[in-house]
Amino acid sequence: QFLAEKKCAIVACPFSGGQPKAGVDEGPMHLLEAGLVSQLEGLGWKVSFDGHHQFEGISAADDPPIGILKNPRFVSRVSEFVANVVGKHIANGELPVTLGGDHSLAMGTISGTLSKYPEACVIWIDAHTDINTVESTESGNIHGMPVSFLMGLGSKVEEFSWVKSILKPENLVYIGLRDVDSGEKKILRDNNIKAFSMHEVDKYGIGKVVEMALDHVNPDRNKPIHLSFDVDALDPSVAPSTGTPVRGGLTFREGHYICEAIYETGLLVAMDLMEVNPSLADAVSVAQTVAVGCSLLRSALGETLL
Ligand code: Z70
Ligand code: MN
Ligand code: MN
Ligand code: MN
Repeated sequence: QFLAEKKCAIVACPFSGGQPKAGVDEGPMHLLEAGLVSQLEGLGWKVSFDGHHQFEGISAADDPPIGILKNPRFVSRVSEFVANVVGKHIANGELPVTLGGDHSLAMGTISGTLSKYPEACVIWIDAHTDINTVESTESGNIHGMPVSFLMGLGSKVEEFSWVKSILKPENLVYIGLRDVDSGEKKILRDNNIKAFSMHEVDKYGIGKVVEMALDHVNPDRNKPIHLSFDVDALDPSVAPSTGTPVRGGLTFREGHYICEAIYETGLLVAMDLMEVNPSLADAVSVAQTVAVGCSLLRSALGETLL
């Protein structure tokens, strides 16, 4: 509906500045080396891949904390760069597929989507809500905060003034939650944000949960969808190589079902796959996590539709 042709663009973002564990910057390289481009081409997509972004001219050095926020300038400038890249691909009629890297990058990817489609809805698949504000964060890791910046919650940080903060609470829905800070729970309540934790996945089943999620953010099934998928939404037995594995996550099929159902709407305009960290866990677990990552992306781009 929003895409004239099956054209997508891989936006590879080797970036780890939003959290403390090295290695998540190697996620994109591993996903691409596993053959992601040819896999998507095999589904009939024209795939452009401009190489791994090096974030030229953006330095990680000289970046003291602002309040408790760690690497604030580095995170801000890389996300702003990514916002422009994603925005350009969408303007070109391509579906940007962003490979992380840590989830702070979603500040950029979603800003890019909203630049063309301010009414887009965001479906955020994660064990975490990543909605801490400057006031509520206890870690200062910005990958736990992108949603609050996109919504303009909490006090403003001058460094992030480029973020337009136009995401409305009613245009966001979460699936897969199971590790949410108490400050974040209050933010969800205060802003009436719809969230399906693993409890609801158990109670209703994934089919019903996805239907209820879409009914909430996209009742007439006519708005563009940005899917932001943190691989730690999956159970650690399915996707072990990630920075913050939390037990009791989505099964292999539940994760894939979400991607398939969103593809089926015909409304997907952008996708992120974040927090694959190939330096955590053994080689077999890394290969498994990378394979699942590719497989989720294929499902979101139509693989399992008969
Ligand atoms: C915590 C924080 C987080 C991912 C950890 C954790 C956030 N709420 N996100 N791992 N992927 O630091 O704000
Ligand atoms: Mn997470
Ligand atoms: Mn996340
Ligand atoms: Mn490696």
